This record gives sequence, structure tokens and C-alpha cells, in this order.
Amino acid sequence: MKILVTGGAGFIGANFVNYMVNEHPEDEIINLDLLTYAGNLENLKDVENKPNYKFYKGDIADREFIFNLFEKERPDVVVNFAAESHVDRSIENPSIFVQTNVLGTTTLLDASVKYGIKRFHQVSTDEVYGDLPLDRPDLFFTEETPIHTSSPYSSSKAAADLFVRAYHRTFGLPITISCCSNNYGPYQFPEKLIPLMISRATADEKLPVYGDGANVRDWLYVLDHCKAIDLILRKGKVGETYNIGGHNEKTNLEVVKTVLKAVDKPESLITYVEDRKGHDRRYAIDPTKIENELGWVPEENFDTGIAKTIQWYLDNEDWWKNILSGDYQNYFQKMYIDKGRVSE
Ligand code: NAD
Ligand code: TDX
Repeated sequence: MKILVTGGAGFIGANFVNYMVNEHPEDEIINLDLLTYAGNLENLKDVENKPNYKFYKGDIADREFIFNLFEKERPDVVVNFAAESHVDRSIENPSIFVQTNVLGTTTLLDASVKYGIKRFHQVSTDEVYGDLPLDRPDLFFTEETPIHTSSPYSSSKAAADLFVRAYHRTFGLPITISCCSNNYGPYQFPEKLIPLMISRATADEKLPVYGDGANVRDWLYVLDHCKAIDLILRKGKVGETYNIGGHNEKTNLEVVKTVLKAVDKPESLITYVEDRKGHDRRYAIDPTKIENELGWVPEENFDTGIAKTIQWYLDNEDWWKNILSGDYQNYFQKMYIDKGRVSE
């Protein structure tokens, strides 16, 4: 099988490419990534010389480039990870989210129809379902939960999902969609909660917790997500959506305190800052469908996964220090210091 992976230099995409290249030497993995601020070829150094791996730099929204690539490579399968993925950035600048997440996806869909792709898999998110109230722990997102988005990010992801479904119904494109909960693990860009808190705590810097810190996220170790997508590609039913999550709900405050304890730093580093606009209260996935129909079960729980993750960041300081020394510094200044959320 020749698999075109988009966004394979980002956090989840790179974990997926690393996993697939090693796990399936019989398959060819073509990685296409624009290398935005979030894309990093360092994440792929273990596979870059493997015979079943190839990299292209390009934009999923660039029609000419995408059609030429499909003509040249003739992939069997497309797995679309490429996206603008950070909610806070979507509140600052929504239009790039429409450009990449919606237009980029429809460009890939057009090429997939033209070149008779055998499977188009869209990597979506639980955020398309909106949020759940904190006082109803009995409620979970199922595949039947209506789309009800809160942020420009989740709206762009939901729009993309609707186009993916429309291309199945209208043009008969064989698609699958997965909606996963919050991922964590190696190679996550340090703008996201867990790596941000690890990097700042180790440097004795203040940890900015939005609002009251009671918002709940359902955390999944990234490799469990990658394995679920691999399973959906091989055994998933065309036209179906699968929710992916492992029942690991934690408040943000619990996550931050876990990080502080693991790196032996005081809770006095926590600083409560202005809340995110439109901040979703709780995400929680019901994974019954993927468990019952495909036999997927996560291998990590939050305690084992977070321990591995923190250790990876401690062992790979160069990886995130390189990132923090670049453009990201300007981002932190603009989003946290200039807005008066964190003083330094
Ligand atoms: P990320 O921001 O770390 O990586 C995104 C990658 O896409 C980067 O390598 C970037 O260079 C690339 N990219 C961006 N725009 C592009 C374009 N126009 N053309 C080609 N490449 C482009 O994101 P992530 O956290 O790895 O998320 C990957 C996917 O998984 C996204 O679609 C996201 O919506 C989805 N998802 C993420 C999570 C999570 O917790 N991180 C959970 C569920 C779903
Ligand atoms: O500085 C912070 N302080 C804070 O309290 C940051 C960056 C985050 N938070 C809170 C906001 C959220 O409640 O932590 C929680 C997690 O925040 P993010 O890491 O930004 O993730 P989230 O907004 O939940 O979205 C993530 O999961 C779903 C990914 O970024 C998305 O791409 C994915 O679809």
C-alpha cells in the first residue's frame, strides 16, 4: 500500500509516520508537509533514510502542487493530519484555519476523487462535538452527538468533516473519519498544555492556567491514537466515523499538578490567568464503537503515559529548547505577556 500522510512533520503526524514506517515495512509512506511553525523534520530523523519513506514539502491547499503530486505518486490511501491545530491561534487569526483546514481538505478530496483513492482518512477531533457540562459526568460524545462547535479551530475541523462526508455521498469517495480526544506524548509543540507546562516548570517559570483550571480534557497517549488510525485504515468500514479515547478525564489543574510533582517543582508556580474566549468546559469520548467493532483498546493510561511523556521531554531538552529559541518566543510574548496574562 502506498500511503500519503499529510502533516507528517507535526506532533501526531510524525508519531504516526515513525510508527507506520517501522511497523509496516511492506507499505510505502509518503509524507507531505508545509513545515509551518508546527512542522519539524527533526521529528522524523529516525526514519528519513528508510527505503519505504519519502518527504515532500508543500501546501495541501495548493491545487497545482497537490494534483501534480497525486499524478506522480499515485497513492492508494490518504491520511490527512495537516491542519492548523491550536485553538488560541484560531481566536487570533481564524482565516488561516479556513484556508488550511477547509480549503486544504477539499483540495485533497478533489485530487482523491480524480485519482481514485481507495481510502481517504480524515483525522478529526472531539472538539467538533462542542463541550459537555461539568455536572453531568454521565454524558459522553458518541458518533451520533451533533456537531456543535465553539472555536474557529473546531468550526474549521467540523466544516472539513462535512466536506469529507459529502464527497462520500456525492462522489462515492471511500472515506473514514476519526474524532480523537486530546493527545499527549513526544514531539508535541510546546504551545499545548502539557509540553508548555513541562518546559516552563523545569525553568522555574510561572504556569499560566486559564480561568479556574477546572476544565476537563480526556487525555490519550499519542501512540494509542496512531494505532487506532492504522486499525481503521485496515479494518474500518467505509463511510464511518470512529471516536477515539481512553476514559482518562482530568481537570487542567490536575494535569499541571501532576507535571509539577514529577519535575519536583512547587505549586506556587501556578498562576491563574484570563480565561480562553469560548473555553470548552469538558470533553469526554465514548469509545464503545471502535472497541466493539475494531477491537481497539488503548495500551497506556494517564499515569503511565504522562510518566513516559515527562521523561521524554526531560531527555530531549534540545528538541524543545531549539523551538523555544525561535519564533515561538515572539508568540509567547504576544499571547501571554503583552496581554498581561503572565508577567516576566
Ligand atoms: P500540529 O500542529 O503539531 O501539526 C500540524 C502539521 O501540519 C505540521 O507539521 C504543519 O507543518 C502541517 N501543516 C499545516 N498547514 C499545512 C498545509 N497547509 N499543508 C501541509 N501541511 C501543513 O498538529 P497535531 O497536534 O499533530 O494535530 C494533527 C491533526 O490531528 C490535526 O488535524 C488536528 O486537528 C488533529 N487532532 C489533534 C489532537 C491533539 O490533541 N493534538 C486531537 C485530535 C485531533
Ligand atoms: O497556557 C495554557 N493554559 C491552559 O490552562 C494552555 C495552552 C492551555 N490551557 C488549557 C486550555 C484547555 O482547557 O488547557 C487545556 C488544553 O489546552 P490545549 O493544549 O490548547 O488543547 P485543547 O484546546 O484542549 O485542544 C487540543 O485537543 C484537541 C488540541 O490542541 C487540538 O488540536 C485537538 O483537536
